[in-house]
Amino acid sequence: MSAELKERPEAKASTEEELTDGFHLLIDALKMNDLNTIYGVPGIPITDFGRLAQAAGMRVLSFRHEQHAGNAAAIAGYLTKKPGICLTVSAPGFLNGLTALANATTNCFPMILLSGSSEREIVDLQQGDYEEMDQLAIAKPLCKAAFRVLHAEDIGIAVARAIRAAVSGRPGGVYLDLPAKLFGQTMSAAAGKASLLKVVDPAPQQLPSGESVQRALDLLKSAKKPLIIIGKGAAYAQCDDVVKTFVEKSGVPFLPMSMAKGLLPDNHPQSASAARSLVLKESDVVVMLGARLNWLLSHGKGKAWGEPGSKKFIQVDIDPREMDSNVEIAAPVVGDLESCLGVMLESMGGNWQPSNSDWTKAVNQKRDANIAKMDQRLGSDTSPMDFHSALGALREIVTARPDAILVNEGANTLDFARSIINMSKPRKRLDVGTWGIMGIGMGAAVAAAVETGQQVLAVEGDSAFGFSGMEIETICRYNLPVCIVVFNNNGIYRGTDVNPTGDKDVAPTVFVKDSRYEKMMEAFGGVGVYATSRDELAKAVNKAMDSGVPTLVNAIIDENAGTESGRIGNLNPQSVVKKK
Ligand code: ADP
Ligand code: TPW
Ligand code: MG
Repeated sequence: MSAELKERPEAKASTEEELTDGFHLLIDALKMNDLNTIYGVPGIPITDFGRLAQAAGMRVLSFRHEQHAGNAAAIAGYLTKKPGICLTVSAPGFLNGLTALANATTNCFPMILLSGSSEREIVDLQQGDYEEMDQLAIAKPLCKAAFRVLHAEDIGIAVARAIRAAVSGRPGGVYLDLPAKLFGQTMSAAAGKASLLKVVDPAPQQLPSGESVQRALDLLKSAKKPLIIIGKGAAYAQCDDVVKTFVEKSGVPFLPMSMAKGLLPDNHPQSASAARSLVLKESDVVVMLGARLNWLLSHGKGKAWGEPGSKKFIQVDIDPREMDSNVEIAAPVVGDLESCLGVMLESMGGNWQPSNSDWTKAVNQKRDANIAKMDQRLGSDTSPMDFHSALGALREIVTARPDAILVNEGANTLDFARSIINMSKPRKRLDVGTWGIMGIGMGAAVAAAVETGQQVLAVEGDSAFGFSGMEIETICRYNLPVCIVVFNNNGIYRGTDVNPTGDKDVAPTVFVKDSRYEKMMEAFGGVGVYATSRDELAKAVNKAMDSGVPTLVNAIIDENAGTESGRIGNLNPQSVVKKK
């Protein structure tokens, strides 16, 4: 028995009593709250925890790097509204997982990072323990909440706090610091059982005020050119029917943010995706549903948004502090989306006049013209493939398989796929999110397959794929129905940069030409395909998605086809110093 426990009479256990320990209490606390899957990497001091969790019937999925386990946990949280669980070792493993925890928090995805840590006494005196690090202090500024558990009898409360912090209000990442000693602490099994709790109503409904709803509806009614922007917070909220009813009853054109695509189908008559520039510029009242006015929407101002002062915003969000973050929000509606839209719909009553004016006609005309232009390019069968011919093929496949989940990262590969591939169901598109981060691919693919049981198609730039590429072993090991298509254009953005000095090093954006990524998949027992034409690509992907066998298709794309940073090249600072 540990020294601390001896000092704590309430936790004292006689040797005849049945005992439990930190390992089992943590497993029981998670299971009691229906958290049955762990994404992680084993090692001191959590190896036995993973073993015991598996023995207790939990799904324990081992990755090759904690960042991808963490990204999987974050996506599990996004898809299920329950915190995804990531488990890591101390210091370096913790830091590897921390990137994913910070990314989850930035994206408003609920997850809990459980990391083993070394002994407090040694860490605090900085005496150089194995993998010593003050992990709690480092995690704190990077996540929504961070807690440390020192006593086995506090595990139940700690898990409850972590769950509530992760999923209530604006969801986010939570860190739980678990010093090695905690796992071996014992207490009476009966007292241990009594210390655990199942969290009641972890994400309570948050109703908007009647006044805020009225203000929003008055403003919407006054609009001549209204627009609805739907964000991934709306997809997360899982109130798909309410969102659809609100959009259709209002008659207002809508623009889905990237991961909100499919919440209403992209071919919906009110979709304004293909008239994005027009609606951002010309609209007069904009309704934000679970979306932020961050860089992805040019902060709600500037050239893209037309004349200064030409817009008024209604924003529906669970976080009151989001209001006025970038521009004035004339009508804030604070609450969970389902409650807010429910009250709004009720207040709109039976006589609401749907927006159906010259505005909607103009938007639809522009959209249809742009779609017709795009369709022409998508039919092309170039050799080598370019982004349009390859994505034209994948678009047909995704349309024919609406239940499949699309994972997407890269620069050009991301931007073209987002605008070309239509989605028709909610939460079927997972991508680089708020940070535009590379490396979410394989973690997201694993979680999507594990959490939903659906087929996954990961469309990856060759650079993007490299960040998490080793996890194809994980995909093969668990035999997950994941088909990866690597858009191989020999580099970051394109493969044509040259080193101006003529030195032997290639340019920093260029990779080994004609890399055979498909052979990596074959190394682990999956199927690898080298595809140089649209037809070969389509055949390979259809076969993979019919069979569910882990597959990597190396799709050879013209190395000249991409542009710098895809569609956000304008964010690159330019040197003003003249070259000699
Ligand atoms: P996108 O990148 O798609 O624009 P963001 O991640 O920027 O989306 O915004 C998501 C927003 O949704 C956040 O401001 C978050 O507070 C909000 N949100 C999350 N869950 C809910 C919910 N259940 N109800 C209302 N708003 C929510
Ligand atoms: C964690 C910077 C943005 S996009 C990208 C990088 C490295 C790769 C683009 O090349 P790819 O796509 O994937 O081959 P394509 O089709 O244009 O050729 N590190 C992190 N995140 C980001 N966003 C970067 C670096 C970056
Ligand atoms: Mg590339």
